[in-house]
Amino acid sequence: MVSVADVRTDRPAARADYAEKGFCAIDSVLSTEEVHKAVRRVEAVVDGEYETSEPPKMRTTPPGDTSGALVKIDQPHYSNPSLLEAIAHPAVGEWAAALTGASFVQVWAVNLLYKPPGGAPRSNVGWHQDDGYWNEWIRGDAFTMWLALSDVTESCGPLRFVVRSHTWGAVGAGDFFSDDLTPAQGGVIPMPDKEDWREEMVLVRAGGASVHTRFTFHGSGPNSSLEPRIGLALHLRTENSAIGPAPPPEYPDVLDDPERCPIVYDGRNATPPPESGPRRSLFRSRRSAKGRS
Ligand SMILES: O=C(O)CCC(=O)C(=O)O
Repeated sequence: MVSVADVRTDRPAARADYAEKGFCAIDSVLSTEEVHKAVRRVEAVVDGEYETSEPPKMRTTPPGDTSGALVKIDQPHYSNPSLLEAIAHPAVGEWAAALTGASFVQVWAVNLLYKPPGGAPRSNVGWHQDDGYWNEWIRGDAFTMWLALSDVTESCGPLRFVVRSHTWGAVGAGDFFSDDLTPAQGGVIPMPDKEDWREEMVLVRAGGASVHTRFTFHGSGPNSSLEPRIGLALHLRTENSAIGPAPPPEYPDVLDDPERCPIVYDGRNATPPPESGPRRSLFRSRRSAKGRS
């Protein structure tokens, strides 16, 4: 049985959930009007209408696909920068900083996730830890805010989280693209002794969000409702992160581009000593070491 996670309006309660369960549910990050604008922009990307001449580097389905499969589009804001209004919304940074205690929060990647109605298992997201996909790319305090742009109901394939799985560390198992959502995939995902597989689903209204750590197992089932389930997974990092050993080659430059990787919270001292800013010391030093600057 999957129980329903508490949805928080106050930050201390959300922060306690995030620390104890490995995720939290937030009632409201965007207003209704902001959601409506973001939905129009998301639908344009899904339909292949790009504001810039840059089509997304990765999309799982072509525009007009009717298979019912999950539409996953990476970095949709490179193609439609107007999405930055939602992605870089101040409330994103404020919530992220409140949950983590960080003084600096940056969006370092974004996934658009559009789960069509119709109940096709191809729209499932299999159990996985984000760390399995990012570890070579970014290390340390990086996590995900899943911003709901449609009401998330039990029938639309809500995100499901395994409570406390963030304490299991990097398990090295799981597959985002699997449609098998049996608990622990019938033993394929190893669990530490004395831990159990306890799932909670997050039901929030449009404009709400969930936030999960890089180690928290999560997945989602089919959308059997009549409406698409629409979300933006904002991958965030704090000053306590560092670039991993094998990021995409363009990455150090991309992190310095506010249109691609907006800084959504900066509470650091306004006049830090020279070279002391985490962003430069963590990411620029690597590029310099390669002789690229
Ligand atoms: O949208 C989903 O169901 C999965 C999203 C996900 O895996 C993530 O936000 O990390």
